[in-house]
Amino acid sequence: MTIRIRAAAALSGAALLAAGLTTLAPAATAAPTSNAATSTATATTATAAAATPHRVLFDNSKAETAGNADWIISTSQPDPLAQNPAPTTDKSWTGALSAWGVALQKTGQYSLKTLPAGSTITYGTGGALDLANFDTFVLPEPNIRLSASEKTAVMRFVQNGGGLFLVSDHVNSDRNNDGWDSPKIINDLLTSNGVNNNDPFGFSVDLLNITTDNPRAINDATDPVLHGPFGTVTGSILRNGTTFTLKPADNPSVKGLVYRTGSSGNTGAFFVTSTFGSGRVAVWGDSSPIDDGTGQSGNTLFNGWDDPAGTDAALALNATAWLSKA
Ligand SMILES: [Ca+2]
Ligand SMILES: [Ca+2]
Ligand SMILES: [Ca+2]
Repeated sequence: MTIRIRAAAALSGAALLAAGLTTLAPAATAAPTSNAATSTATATTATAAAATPHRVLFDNSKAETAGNADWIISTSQPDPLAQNPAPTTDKSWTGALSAWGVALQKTGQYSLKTLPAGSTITYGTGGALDLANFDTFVLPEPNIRLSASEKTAVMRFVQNGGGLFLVSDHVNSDRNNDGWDSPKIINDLLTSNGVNNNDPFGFSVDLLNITTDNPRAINDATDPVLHGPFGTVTGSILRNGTTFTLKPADNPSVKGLVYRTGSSGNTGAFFVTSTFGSGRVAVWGDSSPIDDGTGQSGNTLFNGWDDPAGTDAALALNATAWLSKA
C-alpha cells in the first residue's frame, strides 16, 4: 500500500514537471492563446519565471525536533542537497518531513532550505536565510515562542507577498518543556506581533486535544489547494491534534478547507487558508499528517503522510504550491 501511494506521488511530481514544460513551450513561441494571467507576458519573461524555482524555507529554529518530533526535511541544513543532490525517495533525506521535501525537489521547480537550530527568523536584513529570499516559510509545529522581532519579521514577510505555512499540534504538546506549545505559540503570533494583533489571518487555534478523527474536505471544485498540481484532496487525518475557529469579521479571506467530523462554518476547521496584505497563509491542526514515518533514530514516528485515511501529501504539496504562487 505504501509503495503504491508513493509511486502515485512520484507520478504527480513528474506530471507537474511535464505540465510546466508544456506551458513553457507555447509561451516561448508567443502563442496568443495563453491564459489571462500570462497573456501579456513576453516570451522572455515567461521563460525567466519558469526557470526561477519556488523557494521554500523550513524552520528548525524553534525546536522542531524536540522529543519525538523530527520535523525536518533533512539533517543537512541549511541545504538538503548536501545530503543527497538528487533524492529519489523519502529515504534519500533524513527527517520525518523528508517525503514533503523530496516530493517538491523531484519536480525540479523548488529550491529548499532549512533555517537551522540557533538561527533567528529575519526579514530584510540581508542574510542568506532571510525571509526576503524565500517565497514560502514553513513553521512545522514550532516549540519555542517567536521573539518580538521574529513575529514582526514573519508578519511583514506575509504582508509583502510571502507564503506562511503553519502547522499546529494539540494543546499540552510542549515537547521541550519551556512552557510553550504550538497552539500557544501560533496564537501568540496572531495576537502579539506588532503589525496586526487582532487575528490578522482571521482564525485562532483552539486549545484542544482531539484524539482521532478523519476530517473531510469541503466540496469546492475550484479551490486551488483542494484541487492542485499534486492531486485532489478529499481529507486528512487527525491523531492528537486540534482545530481552528474562523473569525471572518477580523479577516474575510479566511476559508476552512477541511473540517472535523460534524463541524462546518466557523468552528472545527482542521485546515484553513487565508490572505494578508499580498501574502498567503495556510494552517493545519496536527503535525501527524506531515509525519512520513521515517527519520532520525530515537524518535517514535508514524506514517501519516501516506495514511490512506487521508490525502495528506496532496494537501501539503498543493498548499505549498499555492502559498508559493507556483
Ligand atoms: Ca515548547
Ligand atoms: Ca498529532
Ligand atoms: Ca523521512
